[in-house]
Amino acid sequence: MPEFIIVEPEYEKHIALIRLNRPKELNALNLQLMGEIRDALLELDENPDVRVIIITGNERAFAAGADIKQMAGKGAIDMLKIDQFRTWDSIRKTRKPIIAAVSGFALGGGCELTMLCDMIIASETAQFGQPEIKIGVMPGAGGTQRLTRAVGKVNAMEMALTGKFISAQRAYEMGLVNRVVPVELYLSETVRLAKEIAAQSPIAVQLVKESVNMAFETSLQEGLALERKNFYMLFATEDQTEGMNAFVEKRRPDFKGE
Ligand code: DAK
Repeated sequence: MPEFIIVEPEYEKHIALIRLNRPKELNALNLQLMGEIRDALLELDENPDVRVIIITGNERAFAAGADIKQMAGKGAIDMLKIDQFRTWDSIRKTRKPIIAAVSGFALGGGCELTMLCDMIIASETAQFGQPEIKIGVMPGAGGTQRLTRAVGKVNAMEMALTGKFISAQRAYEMGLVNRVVPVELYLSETVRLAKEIAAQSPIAVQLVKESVNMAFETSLQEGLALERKNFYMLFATEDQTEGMNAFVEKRRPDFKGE
């Protein structure tokens, strides 16, 4: 049983929820907690009943970053040996869509974890930041790369060079989050979005995620080639037949993931 997260594989039909649960430490991401997220995602990715995964924290904090107390005494070789990147890479490779439901602090590794997710719903109390500069280091899990792609150079520079936090509203204006909702609604709004996605063909959803992510990792030509291959592949699914027949017959499709 995980110690620092709570996993609900059937939070709602086809929707799983992972709740970070180290509230006293503002969900600081120690190595065990990150390993637990990795293991939970590997399992949920294999679970045929799960179509969308939500990661959340609590009202005060999504996660205030990697556990500074755990890192404080480490040297470069300790960090190399721990090789946290294996864990983060495994999380990144999750095939099903992940939505971050964020309230309170999403800082450092916490902000980077939201950016590993595919969409972000923020409560109006959410605060995002890459404050590593204030403790003498820099972002190490995408905070200079994914953040720059999301919010542009000047905004990423300001956040990573000053370490200051930005509000949910500012994060929305910069394109970091999908929307900002009142704090009492951030989880229900995330579930609403998850349900919309869970109603689609799971194979199409998976290939959309792969294709969109490819836009950040390759040339336009290679990205378009992958998109075309995936587009053709979907014509091999029963869900394609079901989706198009349902349109013609003026009924809702019932996608099975076949
Ligand atoms: N680590 C450990 N403990 C933390 C923590 C953190 N990041 N953030 C908060 N806490 C603990 C506090 O120490 C305090 O514990 P006690 O003193 O009560 O034992 C408790 O949570 C409550 O925090 P505060 O008393 O400070 O609460 P406040 O409301 O006054 O302030 C705050 C909230 C979020 C503004 C403040 O706690 C804060 O500034 N926290 C640190 C934020 C931060 O600097 N985050 C970035 C950490 S560096 C990597 C991947 C990722 C990373 C690195 C490598 N690889 C793949 C290699 C990521 C690095 C980081 O995230």
